[in-house]
Amino acid sequence: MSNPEVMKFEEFISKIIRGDIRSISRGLTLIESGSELSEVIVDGISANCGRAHRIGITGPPGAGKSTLTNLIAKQFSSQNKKVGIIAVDPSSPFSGGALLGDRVRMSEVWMDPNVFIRSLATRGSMGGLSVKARDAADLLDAAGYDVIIYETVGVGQSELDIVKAADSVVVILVPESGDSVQAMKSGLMEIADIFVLNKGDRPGAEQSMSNIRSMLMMKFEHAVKWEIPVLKTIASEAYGITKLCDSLTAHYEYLLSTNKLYSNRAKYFNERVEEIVRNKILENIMDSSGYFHNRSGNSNDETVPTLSPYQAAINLIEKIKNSLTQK
Ligand SMILES: Nc1nc2c(ncn2[C@@H]2O[C@H](COP(=O)(O)OP(=O)(O)OP(=O)(O)O)[C@@H](O)[C@H]2O)c(=O)[nH]1
Ligand SMILES: [Mg+2]
Repeated sequence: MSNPEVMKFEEFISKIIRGDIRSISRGLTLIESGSELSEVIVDGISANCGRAHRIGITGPPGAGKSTLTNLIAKQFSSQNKKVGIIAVDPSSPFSGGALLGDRVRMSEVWMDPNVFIRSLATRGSMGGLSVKARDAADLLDAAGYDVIIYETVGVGQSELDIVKAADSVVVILVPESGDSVQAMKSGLMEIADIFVLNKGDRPGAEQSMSNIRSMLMMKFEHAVKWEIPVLKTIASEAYGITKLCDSLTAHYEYLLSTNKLYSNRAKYFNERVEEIVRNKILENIMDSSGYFHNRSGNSNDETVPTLSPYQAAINLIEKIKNSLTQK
């Protein structure tokens, strides 16, 4: 960047930090598109990060995640907190149907000046999504948002990686049969700090609550300092929201008082660095070694590779090592 460009960029960063909505939006667009500038943005804001309470909300499709996210945001906003929502949508293109649906479901907070909503789509690379989601959260954190909520569907590793890295994870289940068993299988049980049984107006709600409780008792036999609450909500009637927000605040205070907030964040910071390194190696170094150019299988050479895949991988690592030592 030339000098005037650097000065303009610094002004852009300080506008983000001052909470300027247009600059925040632009920054998020750059992050989402995977622009090279996104790294410079994160570098520029990182000193101002770390103040927000990051909440991950996950659960099966249609469980009521968006409706609950809307209500949680409204509740925190009424406590004079600024709330940023990152709706991670792995399948639909940006500003596709899902976002429009969320606009309707989140209509109450859409006009609230304390609440900023952004939908994040994958645009191809699944691996990059969790990096982008965390970059986006950093930006909102630096911009002065007190609470940041990720909403992701609880299927797929990438989505789990995103919510797992939040300070507090809310897993939403519904009374429909087998959901709690499914949650156990898919790894949702391990990551929950708070369980919510939504659609508490449906038949079987009490039974599901006790199923979840007994599963938790089996899983966590030993006394743990944080006892995972199992809460009932009826999002469509805004029932149970105060209790849920109080539990979220209590969990954050628990993390602070036990220093777990910082040890958890340090752990996920290291994982994030590892992921960035992996992505960079894949994208930059392997690309420059010519690997990706040969990978499509479109070459005219019809011969089946004579190497084993392990030998091919070792050769590739050698190539990467050589290209690193040449730099
Ligand atoms: N009966 C009943 N319906 C509810 C409740 N909460 C949400 N719904 C309805 O369930 C449907 C799905 O709600 P959403 O909030 O969009 O669920 P979601 O988990 O965000 O859905 P996806 O993002 O598509 O996975 C909507 O029609 C809601 O009105 C509830 O407590 N009881
Ligand atoms: Mg939703």
